[in-house]
Amino acid sequence: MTSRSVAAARCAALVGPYTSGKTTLLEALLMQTGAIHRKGSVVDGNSVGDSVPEARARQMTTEPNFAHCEYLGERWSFIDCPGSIELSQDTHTALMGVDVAIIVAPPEPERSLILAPIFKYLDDYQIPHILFVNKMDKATIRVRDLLESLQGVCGKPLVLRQVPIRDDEQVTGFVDLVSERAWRYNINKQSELIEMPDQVKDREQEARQEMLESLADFDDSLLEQLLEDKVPPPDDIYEQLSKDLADDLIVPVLFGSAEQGHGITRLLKALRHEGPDPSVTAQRLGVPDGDGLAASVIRSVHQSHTGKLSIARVWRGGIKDGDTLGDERVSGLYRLMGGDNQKTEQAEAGDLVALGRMDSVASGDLLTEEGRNPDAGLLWPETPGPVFSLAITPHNRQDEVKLTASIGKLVEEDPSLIMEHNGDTNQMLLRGQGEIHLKLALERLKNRYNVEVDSTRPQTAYKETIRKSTKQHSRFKRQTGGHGQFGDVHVEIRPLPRGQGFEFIDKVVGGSVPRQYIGAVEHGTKEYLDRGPLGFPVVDVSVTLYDGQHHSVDSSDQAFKTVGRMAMAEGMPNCEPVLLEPIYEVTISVPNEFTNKVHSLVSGRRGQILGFEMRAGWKGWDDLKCHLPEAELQDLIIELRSLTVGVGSFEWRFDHLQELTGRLADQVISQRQTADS
Ligand SMILES: Nc1nc2c(ncn2[C@@H]2O[C@H](COP(=O)(O)OP(=O)(O)OP(=O)(O)O)[C@@H](O)[C@H]2O)c(=O)[nH]1
Ligand SMILES: [Mg+2]
Repeated sequence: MTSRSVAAARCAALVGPYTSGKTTLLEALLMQTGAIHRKGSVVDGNSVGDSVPEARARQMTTEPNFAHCEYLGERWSFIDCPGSIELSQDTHTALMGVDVAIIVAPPEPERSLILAPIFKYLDDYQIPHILFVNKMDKATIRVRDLLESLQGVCGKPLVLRQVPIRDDEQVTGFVDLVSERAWRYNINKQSELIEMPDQVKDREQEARQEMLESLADFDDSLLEQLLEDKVPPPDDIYEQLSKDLADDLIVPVLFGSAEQGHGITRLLKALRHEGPDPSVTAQRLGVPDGDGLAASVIRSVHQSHTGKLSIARVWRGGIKDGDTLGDERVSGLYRLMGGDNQKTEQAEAGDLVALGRMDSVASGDLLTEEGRNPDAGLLWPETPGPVFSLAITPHNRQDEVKLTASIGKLVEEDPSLIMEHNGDTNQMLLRGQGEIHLKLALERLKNRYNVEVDSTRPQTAYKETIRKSTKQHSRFKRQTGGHGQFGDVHVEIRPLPRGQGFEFIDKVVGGSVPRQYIGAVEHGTKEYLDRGPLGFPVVDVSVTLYDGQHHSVDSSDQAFKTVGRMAMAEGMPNCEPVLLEPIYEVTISVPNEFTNKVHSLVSGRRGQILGFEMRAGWKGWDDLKCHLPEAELQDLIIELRSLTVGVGSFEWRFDHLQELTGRLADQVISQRQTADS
């Protein structure tokens, strides 16, 4: 067995698809290690994790849960991550602080595909990971069948570490393939060592051989021993397992039941023996060498009672409450236990702690005695582009400033949430990873900051243009008492090719419109462009001013501006105005078994397929490129996910404006007119 001279605290994340039992497993781990004395449950609303109101109400994890415990004299932190794919940014950033991830998988081969994105992420960032197949109390499948289907989505060899012992269909215990010891489960208690039952012996031999062969692929001496039919000593096997896990060469597989407390000790032992040391993790993450404090901030949270907390993993050195790092003082140091902040005086290498009121510190920063360093080059996940948006307004107008400030705090916690003003539609947009993601943000605004927000589907940024030219003569003349107002112009209005915008050409000769008023005419025509005959901003139009008249007393900038605008208002309806809708270039990524379905999805949404290719770095996935109208993009993610067991995603960018005619255009125009009336 590997020995550790100084056992620095280690940290593991629980990740995996929604409802696989991560929060329940956290509870079981805390119970088994004595960190809690009564096992709560997600369903009863008394688990350590999921303590925030949004999580309790939904019985799902809505933000990472942090907890810590001691197991056989070694300190551990756990981060229970949300399973929802819409909250994966939270999971990805939390993973930047851990030595090892435990993928909690449901025992359902038909759901294997749902694990593809997390396997890929862990491999991309070389985060060592163990697979824990949960809910074995209910499982009727054969573990080897599940592994076969999971191997299809896992980049590294899955190495089974135990085989189940069954009585009838029920899994009642397991045999550990390294020690070759058999254990019988006891509900929520330690398992009991038993004689290896005869009926499992053949399977045990077969699975053990498979495990050894997998390990021998990465070690010549083990391979030699196997070839010579020698039995390798357990310590050699453990050592090889630790090494291969740390190097992300293999994925060890354990199983059990979080609900019944089965397989928890085995999991803890695997973590204890094989979980990499934080010094190895620090190297993987690119923490610069040196002396003194090095900690990385993986998350920022705002709590009403403590203010801002920066959750950081300490890699080297230590931090004390009250320490000054650069120009910020640590005001409060806590270990987190679900919703409970436990005050602590100091944190050492390996610890995961929350630092109070470090206002300028951001997630992804490296902290040293000199303060924050956002450019230390630590490994840090990319923020995914938004795929779903809502237009929002504060329910009470006076909350406008509070709303912006509160959303700023939410964005600091979760950068995959974006707030932006859409200049085309003049709407405030909240953008993110899906409906649940945004609804959660709105609930947090209400629960934490007492800001109620109304939300609607965002408007599409339609525009309009013209198809025909016209010549227009307009005159503005007003006689009111003293001197009046007079302006007279002849303009030609012409369509321009798509994307040309607006141009104004001055062809006045002989001073019929004096020089000093030309700018005013241009100004007036431009003002009109905000809203054309169909009710939308006008683009791709050219206006040529070629003649006019003026009056030496009554003409003015104002009069010429007004007549410029009038000429447009009078002339544009004669130019066959036509609606333009924004078209986006969209790249949809799905496992290739769904490619055909996505073809129909795109054509059903008035899209045009531009082509498809294999998704770079994703075995068995396709990237489909298409053009899709903005109006069809709004809820695309909802349908895409429901077609693809939740794993389909897309990226988009504006491409061009395209004429929209017929029934759909009529609807858009009449909706616009109704909205105005
Ligand atoms: N039978 C059985 N049910 C379990 C087990 N573990 C969890 N569950 C149940 O599965 C449901 C989901 O459990 P959670 O622990 O909330 O799952 P999660 O993975 O944290 O879910 P998210 O946070 O939404 O991703 C709950 O109803 C649990 O009681 C298990 O080992 N066996
Ligand atoms: Mg959970």
